[in-house]
Amino acid sequence: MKRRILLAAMPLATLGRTRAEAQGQQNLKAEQGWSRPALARIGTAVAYLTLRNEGGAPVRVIGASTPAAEGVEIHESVVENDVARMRPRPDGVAVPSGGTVRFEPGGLHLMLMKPYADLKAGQSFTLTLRLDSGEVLAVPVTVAMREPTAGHSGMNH
Ligand SMILES: [Cu+2]
Repeated sequence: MKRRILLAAMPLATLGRTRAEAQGQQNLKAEQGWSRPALARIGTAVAYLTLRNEGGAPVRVIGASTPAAEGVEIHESVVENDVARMRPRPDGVAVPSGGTVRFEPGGLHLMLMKPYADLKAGQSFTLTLRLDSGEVLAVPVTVAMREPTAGHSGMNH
């Protein structure tokens, strides 16, 4: 069973619970944020996570940012004519009510543009997802060679 990482739910509950409930955004959960080790001079890095929408309305992630890189783009890897490519998703990604969306190798991913420093295994940083409601969801991301398995990332609650 995957552990749930409670993220924006806490600040939202503090700062504006009624507003958050009205918009349902406290129901978007992010789990298993991780990023591959990368050299800053390569110019890009990649991060993955899983989003789960426990609310009654769809939520769209329209962008992201991080203190670890100049920019973040939502990308999708696709295979066209046997060639693997990735393309931007300028409209973002919708998470349906009750649905789960996985950002994972070979599919959706968050592309870190111009990382400020090398990303080394064991390090962590924050990715802030921007939602179509105008709210944000801060997601802890651990740098690792592969997706962390439940119980080993030390990010309980
Ligand atoms: Cu990409």
